[in-house]
Parts: sequence; structure tokens; C-alpha cells
Amino acid sequence: MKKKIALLLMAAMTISTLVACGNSAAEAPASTTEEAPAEEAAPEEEAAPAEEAAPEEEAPAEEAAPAADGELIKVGFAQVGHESDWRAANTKNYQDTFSEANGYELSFVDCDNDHAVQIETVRGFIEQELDYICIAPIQSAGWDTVLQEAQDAGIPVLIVDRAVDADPSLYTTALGCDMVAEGEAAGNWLAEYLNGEAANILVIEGSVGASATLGRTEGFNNIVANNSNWTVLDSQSGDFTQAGGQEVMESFIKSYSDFNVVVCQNDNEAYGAMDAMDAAGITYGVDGDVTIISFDATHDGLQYTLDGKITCNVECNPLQAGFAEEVIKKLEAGEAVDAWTLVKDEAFVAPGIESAYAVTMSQEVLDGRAY
Ligand code: GZL
Ligand code: ZN
Repeated sequence: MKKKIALLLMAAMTISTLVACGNSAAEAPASTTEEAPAEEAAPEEEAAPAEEAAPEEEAPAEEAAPAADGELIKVGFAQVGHESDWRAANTKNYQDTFSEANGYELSFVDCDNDHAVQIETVRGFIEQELDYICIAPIQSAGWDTVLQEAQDAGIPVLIVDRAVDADPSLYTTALGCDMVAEGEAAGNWLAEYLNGEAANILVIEGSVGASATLGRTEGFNNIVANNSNWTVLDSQSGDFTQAGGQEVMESFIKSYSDFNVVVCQNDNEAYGAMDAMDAAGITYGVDGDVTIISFDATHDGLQYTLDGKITCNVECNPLQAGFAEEVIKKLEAGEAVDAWTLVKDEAFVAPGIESAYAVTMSQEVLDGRAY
């Protein structure tokens, strides 16, 4: 509980920062600064001496031992589930980062894509009086009550990867990708690639209610609106899984015969869609009848892009635990934390395609990837 005093004494000036996960520079989001309400120190604990909390005496980050008093820092992580390769990489990154060797005791719960389980998991973390709670929200809605309970318990909450549709004052910080920008990147690349040609588009969406789904759908549709000869024939959820992608693609094939673009909101759905098109004798890729756009740019997804099967793949880097740890180190040192940290993206396209919106794949690019 000592740690929480340092937090409560902290007046957070919040700004947005941009952190790189790809190579290309992206526009930093407009910064947001707001004075966090200075909160009273919890009465049952004497306030840490002011000099420990003075923000101007920033302990050099590399020396800020995660747990100044030698205790392990107790971090809870309510993870979405195990639905995709992206998620597996994200989970491993958190388990590697919040290790005992690094000074942490990680309570990791795979919430199996079940919102109710995730809410109860967070309540369990509150009851255990953990020091920090990380949440990768399965869905954006339904978070106000339990976030208020965590705040009342004085436990800082980090919203990671996906977003919640809740008052930002109810959590300490958020970090992740700009999903709307990812959807727009896919649309902008498609407009460049089609160069005025008409498009009949099928969309395999991610999990219903997830900010990744909502954002990518919104962003892509922003570009559809600018192309009068594009038609989105249908848009169904494949739940970010390979089985879901195959099932939706099989139903699309039964209903539509004139599509030339399939947008899959993650790589695993794209693998399922390719299986369904193979079974139906439909060709896809740079030499096929159908252009596949995917998201995640996982290793296998980029291998398919290198092979010309997936024509465009928009990245979302799963290696985000380091940004969460930086926030926790700052909170431990009583320093101000950012309200929002953008994990930057880039897009990749099949060899032979030059684009203003994407990096052209090569074996060298694939070999240089961290995941
Ligand atoms: C995106 C992440 C999404 C991935 C999917 O940041 O939330 O969830 O795109 C994963 O692979 O299931
Ligand atoms: Zn990203």
C-alpha cells in the first residue's frame, strides 16, 4: 500500500506521446493536458516524505528499481483471451516483461473473450488489493462501474491494447493503436491500388463490440464514402478467429459471386477466408481474382503478404508491455504519466507494389520483424 501514497501525492500532468512500433514516422496525436485531481493521502498510511514524490527530482528511469522497498509489484492483467496469433504474442510479451526477475508478481487471467468473466476478474484483482491492474477490454462498453470500484480502492488501472467507452477520469492511462487510422490506411491503400476501378467488398469484422472492430470498420468506411464506385456487399463478425473467418467466408461465397475485395480484420480470419476460397476454387492475391486486405501483420500474415496471397497487411504491434511497464515505473517514482500512449502502426504490401501508404514486403523486411 506504500506505493499508493506516492501515487496519491502525484499531480499528473497528462500529455499524449507517440511511441514507435513500426519504422515510419506518424503524426503525433494532439496532446491532451489536464490536471489530475490531487487526492488526499490515504489516512491509514503516513504520507511518503514530499521529497520522494517531487516530480522535478525524476529518479533516472534505469535506476528506478521497480519495487523500491524490495517487494514484488503486484500487477493484474485481465487479457482478452487466446483468439489469435496477435493475442498470443501480446500475452507472451506481458509475461516476459512482468516477470519476477524484473520485480513483478503478475496475476494473469485469460478471460476467454467473455466480458462478464473479465469484469469479475478485475473485481478479483481489487479484492486481492493488487498494486496495478491492466485491462485489455474484450468490448468497449460496460466498464464504468468496475473502473469506479478500482478507483475507490486506490488501484491505478491501465487500459491496454483496446479502448473502453468510459470517462477517462476513471482510469490512469490508456495505450494502444489507433484503430480508426488502421482502417483508413487500408482504405487509402485500396484506393491507390484500384486506381479508379470499382470494388465490391466483403468485410469479415473482428469481435463484436471490440474497439479494434469498431475502429477499423469506421476508418475503412470513411474511405468507402469517398469512392462512389465501391460497394460493401456485406460485413459480418468472424470474432478474430480462423474458424470464424472461414465460416463467414463460406457463407459469403454462398450469397455473393461478384466480389473482388475481402477485408479481414485480423490475420487469423484471413487464413480462414483463404481456406474457404481455396475450397470454392476462388483465386486471390496479386495474381488472383480477389484482393485480400488483412490486419495485424503477424509473422505468418506477413509471410502470406510476401507470397502475394494477402495483398495488403496493416500492422498493429502486439509488443506493448514495455509501454505499460514505463507507466508503472513512473507511477512508482511518483512521476506524472501520459493519459494516452499511441503505439504506432504501418502497413505492408506484396512485392512488386509501390505505395505511398505501405512498405513493400521483402524477405529482409520479414526477417527484421520482432514478432
Ligand atoms: C488489436 C487487437 C486485436 C487484433 C486481433 O490491437 O486488439 O485483437 O487485431 C486480436 O488479432 O484478437
Ligand atoms: Zn499498432
